[in-house]
Amino acid sequence: MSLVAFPFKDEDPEVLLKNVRIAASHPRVREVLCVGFAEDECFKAVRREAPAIQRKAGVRVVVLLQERLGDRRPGKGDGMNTALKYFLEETDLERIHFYDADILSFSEEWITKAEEGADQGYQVVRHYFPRASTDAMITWFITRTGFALLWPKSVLPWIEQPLGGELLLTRSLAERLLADERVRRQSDWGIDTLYTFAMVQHGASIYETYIGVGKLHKLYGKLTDLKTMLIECFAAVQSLKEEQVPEGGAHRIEYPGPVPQEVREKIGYDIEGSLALLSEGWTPRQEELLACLPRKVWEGMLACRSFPRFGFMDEEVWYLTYQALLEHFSSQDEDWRELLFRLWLARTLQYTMSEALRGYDHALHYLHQMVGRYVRRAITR
Ligand code: GDX
Ligand code: MN
Repeated sequence: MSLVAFPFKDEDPEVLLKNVRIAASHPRVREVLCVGFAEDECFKAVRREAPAIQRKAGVRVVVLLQERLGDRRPGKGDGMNTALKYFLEETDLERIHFYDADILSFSEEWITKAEEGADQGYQVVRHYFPRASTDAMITWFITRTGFALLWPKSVLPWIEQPLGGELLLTRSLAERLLADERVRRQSDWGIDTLYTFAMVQHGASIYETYIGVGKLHKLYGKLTDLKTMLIECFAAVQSLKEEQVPEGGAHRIEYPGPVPQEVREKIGYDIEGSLALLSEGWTPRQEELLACLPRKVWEGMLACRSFPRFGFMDEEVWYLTYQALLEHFSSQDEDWRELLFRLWLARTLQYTMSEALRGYDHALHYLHQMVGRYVRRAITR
């Protein structure tokens, strides 16, 4: 029997409550846990409704505030780790599921498919979805790229959505994750990277299950909303760079289905808005920091100050840039943070204009092949 956990911050309570009701009425679920960031209006609304859902479904519905467990920015990591701790200390259930609170397309199938994977003996089941070709730009250019460069012989680069917040863990793996200092410390957006990394390093068997309806959820307003997430996800990979990971490992991916037309046509970010961000807000210090990067990059980025440019940031140049960033980037330094954001924007725009423009199938094929080329290159380096 399982616990279903929803970390949440500032969500529409109706969306979360609908998902809680779906989870509470699933035959495999014994308890539903919502872990909120703060005691705000959303938190109060969820806490108010929980007893009625509990009565109707006949399973416990618990609403908690997140504890301060880590030492980075207090964020989703504290929320997820609070849920893990509750699961291990307050229940004796066998499995924990995590789902984002803002999912509009959530259904009992998500829980069933995860349970079916675990029934086959996998210690982790991760959900993956069809994504637009210009979505998941942090996943492709930060996380999967970093995993390919640093641990090319492991399964890490091959995990479809390493930042996904929808996953199931068995109790024994949950114990190992929470006991891992690096996981506990990661209170920010880096938590998904740390969970993914630690499950592979601990040798867990992983199944990725495909959810064809996709994950419809709250949209970002501006690209700058992604900045904190990008920086914290990169810093999380960088913090692990000296670590060793076993080669190979049990990893199966359910074959995907046809991609819905709306996903194929969706544009994942504001292209015009991003162009402006390449040119704005340069400081003399950022210009100095460019000296750590390959020549093509500092020439191109300096030119951006008068007119947005990105054509130089191709696959090859991004590989070299990423290596330099692993060595020199400092997440405490505001100028480095700005610069990382701009470099990643240049990579995202270059990819959009030279690959995504050629159509959905081409773009997704390109991204997967790119990871493969990075893996080969890192192995033969
Ligand atoms: N308790 C708690 N505390 N929950 C939080 C916090 C926090 O500080 N910040 C965000 N959340 C919740 C949020 O309410 C939602 O349920 C979930 O975490 C994901 O946040 P959302 O704002 O929907 O982000 P997004 O971009 O949709 O998230 C996806 O990418 C993240 C990532 O790339 O790091 C999603 O797959 C996340 O699970 C993943 O962490
Ligand atoms: Mn979301």
